[in-house]
Amino acid sequence: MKTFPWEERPAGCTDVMWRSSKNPVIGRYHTKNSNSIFNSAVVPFGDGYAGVFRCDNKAVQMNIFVGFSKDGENWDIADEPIHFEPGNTPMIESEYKYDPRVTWIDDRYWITWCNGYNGPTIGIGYTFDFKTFHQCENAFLPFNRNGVLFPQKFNGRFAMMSRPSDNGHTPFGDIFLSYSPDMKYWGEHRCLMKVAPFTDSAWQCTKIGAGSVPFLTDEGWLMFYHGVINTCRGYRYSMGAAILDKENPEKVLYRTKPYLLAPATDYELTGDVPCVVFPCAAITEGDKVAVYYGAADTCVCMAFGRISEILEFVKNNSL
Ligand code: BMA
Repeated sequence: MKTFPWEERPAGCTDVMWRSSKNPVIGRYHTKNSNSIFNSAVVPFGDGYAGVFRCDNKAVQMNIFVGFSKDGENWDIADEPIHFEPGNTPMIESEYKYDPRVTWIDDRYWITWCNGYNGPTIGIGYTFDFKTFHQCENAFLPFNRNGVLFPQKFNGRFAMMSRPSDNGHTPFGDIFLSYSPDMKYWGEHRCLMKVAPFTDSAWQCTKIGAGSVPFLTDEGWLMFYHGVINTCRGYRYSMGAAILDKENPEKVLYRTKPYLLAPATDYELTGDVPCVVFPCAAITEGDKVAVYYGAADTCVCMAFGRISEILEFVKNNSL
């Protein structure tokens, strides 16, 4: 039996979102060869959940691994990386894979990730069953990261957010939206969301990137994203949310001025890359949402919230 992972807001907590008391739900050495498991994606599947996990091994080679869970909290993750068969193109090179997202569209689960192809760009694959996987054309030229698909088509076309970047630790970055009729050729690239002015909302003033797959609410698409500020000791990654128009996702209706979650606990402040909260997935049940985020590039964590409260917060505290 599938159970939705959930905890009520802890007594005394006045924040709109709160952390799981079981964090980190997946520790860094959860699989045989892992150095770290973080920035990973989860979807409902069968009588439980399936996930695609970023595991860096002890040689710090980055790859993606399939996992299954009945309760969204206890995970069985493969020791070997996902093997891809050719999809809509002959097999293309992949020097590394990281930061996966998973989206159900029409008849299958689509996976997007940061694919190493002469630098980082957006890789795309699909699976029907999380057993056999197919790799498609890369969506874009290098350099790009944080490719996140919408779970439905708009006017018959797939829609994907992404963040054009550089070959390194990218000191800039806005979120773009692109369309494709076939998951192979992408175009009509539109700027969707830009970094915030330093004086208005500094936690998101250096770069931003799409996080979880957006889901529909009464107010429009709700999407969790990350925002970055460059500090004396490096980047600090926090989480905010945006509401996009239901019919036309190019319209950003509201977007958080204060963050929803920022590095504050030991497991977010300390790790391979300190001070990182990096959302990659959200699952819902009724008014409940559970967000999966990577903490400090080391482990997988969860945060909870009530969708109605988050919508109110985003609307009342919009940039
Ligand atoms: C980004 C990516 C993410 C990582 C983040 C913080 O550029 O590499 O995988 O979580 O930096 O280090």
